[in-house]
Amino acid sequence: MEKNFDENFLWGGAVAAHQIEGGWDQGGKGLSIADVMTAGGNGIPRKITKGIIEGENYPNHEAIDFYHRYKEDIALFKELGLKAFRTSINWARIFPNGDDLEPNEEGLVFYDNLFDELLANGIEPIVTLSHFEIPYNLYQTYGGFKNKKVIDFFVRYGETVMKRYKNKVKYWMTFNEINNQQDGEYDVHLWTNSAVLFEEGDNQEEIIFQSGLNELIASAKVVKKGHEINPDFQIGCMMAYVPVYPYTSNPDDLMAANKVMHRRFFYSDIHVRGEIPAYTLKQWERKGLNIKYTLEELQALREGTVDYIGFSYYMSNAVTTLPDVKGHAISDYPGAKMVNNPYIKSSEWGWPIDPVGLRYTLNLIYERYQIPMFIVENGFGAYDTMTEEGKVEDPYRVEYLKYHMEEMKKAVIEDGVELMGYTPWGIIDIVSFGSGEMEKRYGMIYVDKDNQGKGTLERYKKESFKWYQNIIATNGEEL
Ligand code: P53
Repeated sequence: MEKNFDENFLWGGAVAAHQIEGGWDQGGKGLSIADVMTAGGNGIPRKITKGIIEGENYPNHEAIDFYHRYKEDIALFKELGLKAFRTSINWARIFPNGDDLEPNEEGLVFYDNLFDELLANGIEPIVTLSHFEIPYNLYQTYGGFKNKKVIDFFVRYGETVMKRYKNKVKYWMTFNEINNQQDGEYDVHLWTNSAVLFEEGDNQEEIIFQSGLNELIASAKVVKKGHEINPDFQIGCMMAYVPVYPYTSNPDDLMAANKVMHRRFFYSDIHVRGEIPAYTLKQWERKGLNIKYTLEELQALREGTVDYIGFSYYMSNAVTTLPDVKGHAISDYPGAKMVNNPYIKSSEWGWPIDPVGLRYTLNLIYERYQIPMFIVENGFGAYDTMTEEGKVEDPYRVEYLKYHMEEMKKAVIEDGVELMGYTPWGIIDIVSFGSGEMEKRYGMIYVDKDNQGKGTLERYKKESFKWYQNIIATNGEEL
């Protein structure tokens, strides 16, 4: 029996362009949707401004200046032993307005240099095409992905970069966490995935489904073209799999959990199987949602199914229909509400910590689809303190990662799921997506910068760096 991970297992680290690069107005880059998001805080939402407003704090404008420091950072990744590095291409660097007819050569050159540097250091680039970096103009002029024209702009962008980097990048993903816009409590997710803001009188559910379906069509078209450009490409989707558990063994709780999971499965069912699932068609019919698609688009969905499922895993949730438990009401099932799971603790940002949920998710997904998976995000956002000697002790991060990796290992060794690799989130400290803070840190490399944007931007290895270095060197044996 296999006792360890396959020798080709991709141990890595993950980030996204807008959270790491900075250089927001350099190299011919256009404004992206992340560039108009202000800094929020722990529990304080970020604002989306109309264009850039003087005096506001936009943390992604500089981020950690990876745009200028990537060589130095890649040297650290090499020292850490990374076999893979997941980042995104900032769409607005390549097509500054989104609807340009020709790409911006300076933007293309930046990623040529970045991928060359990774490959020269023996690190495989894993590339997301759209990680919350949609050109702002596609919102301003077209209203974002609710407009079918944006499908063609995405296809032009995808085809351009896949052709350009066909000998440098093998692993791709289309849309980051495509499903999180379905978790309607946060408008920001619709903004970042689709560049859509609601207007008065909008049927919000209809818009969420229409934008999502348009992205799925755009994704499928790019998957098909990608396979033509280079048949060796591995092109995946990217899902946020937050599993939802029944709070009790009451059958209604189980059914409610099943219904909430459809919010996620709608996306991966189409990505993997190429068909709109029956439960969704019924939902559209029941609610009178007018979702537009053509026969040609349905055919495109079938022809562009993905090779693997990339996903993020941070937490689990619970749902109940019991009247006497406090929670937050949702419409997925009669009487359903999301509630705290009494068996698990949460982080300082209120994110439930559930390592076993990762093993459960790997099994759930593999049983549903039987295609390879790739954990492309997992990690622990926490406040760190640096001592005067420049040391950061972060046993809480090691603990979180260790417990999750142990469960991942059980899923691979004991349960036999097919897993391509593991790239923990924010391998180096970056701007938090949700809060816009620098001080919600995930990294094993500390970056000297605070929430106000002050600091030297210097990099320091944390204690977790040494720990992960050993995990990679032993291929997970010393977990
Ligand atoms: P931050 C919610 C739930 C799961 C994943 O998030 C999420 C979110 C968004 O808040 O997003 C992913 O930085 C996303 C990354 C993001 C990371 O999780 O809010 O793909 O861009 O940084 C962590 O702590």
